Amino acid sequence: MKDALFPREAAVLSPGAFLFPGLALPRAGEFKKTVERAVGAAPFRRVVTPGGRPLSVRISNMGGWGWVSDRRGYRYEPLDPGTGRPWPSIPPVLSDFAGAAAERAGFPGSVPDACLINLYAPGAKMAPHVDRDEKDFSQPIVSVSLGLPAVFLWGGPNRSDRVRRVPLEDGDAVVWGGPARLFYHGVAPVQAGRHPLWGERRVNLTFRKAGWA
Ligand code: MD3
Ligand code: FE
Repeated sequence: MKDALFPREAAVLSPGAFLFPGLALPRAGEFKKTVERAVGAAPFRRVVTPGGRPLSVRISNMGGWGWVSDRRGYRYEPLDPGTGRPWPSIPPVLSDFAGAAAERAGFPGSVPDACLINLYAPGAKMAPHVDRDEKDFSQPIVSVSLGLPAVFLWGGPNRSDRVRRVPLEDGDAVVWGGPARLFYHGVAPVQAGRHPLWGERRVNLTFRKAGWA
């Protein structure tokens, strides 16, 4: 009942960063099916940083480009290095959602060509970083949080900037563009719990424009 009495409202986290609470909830079942289909073809995997440290998050991708990390660096690749095949495509239900969310935030006509799928088991986290492997920083990134809640760490343009803790819940969409596009951000360790649809997991989808036009 707490949600009914105090619904979270759409908010500007900082100029260019827009939170839309629960925007993906009506599509939860469809989104789960699309993720299952994708990771059936391109299974979640552990990756290491160029320095050789394993990420606690497991990853996969959809789209024409997929983000990978290994001893050679961070980059987008057109083929899944695990299977040698193209990444599964981004289904229209997802790309339409990402385009509509971007439009709400004031970025019309944005079409993602990459969707990174992050899987967090309890305890998994993401250290503060900047997403700078994409070709065109004028395009926003749209994120969708699914399953267990998390605390998002929202910094600024410099690593030393003060970090705000923003709770992200199942179905929340966030759009990051303009002045927010190259800000530091991370995720605090996910707390143990069980979600009715996703179980003991948090899944985060980030829709990106990774390549040129
Ligand atoms: C702000 N993922 O995959 S999503 C990532 O919850 C990543 O899995 C987090 O950071 C997650 O790179 C956070 C929110 C997010 C994604 C990309 C951003 C915020 C961003 C790019 C620029 C600024
Ligand atoms: Fe990121």
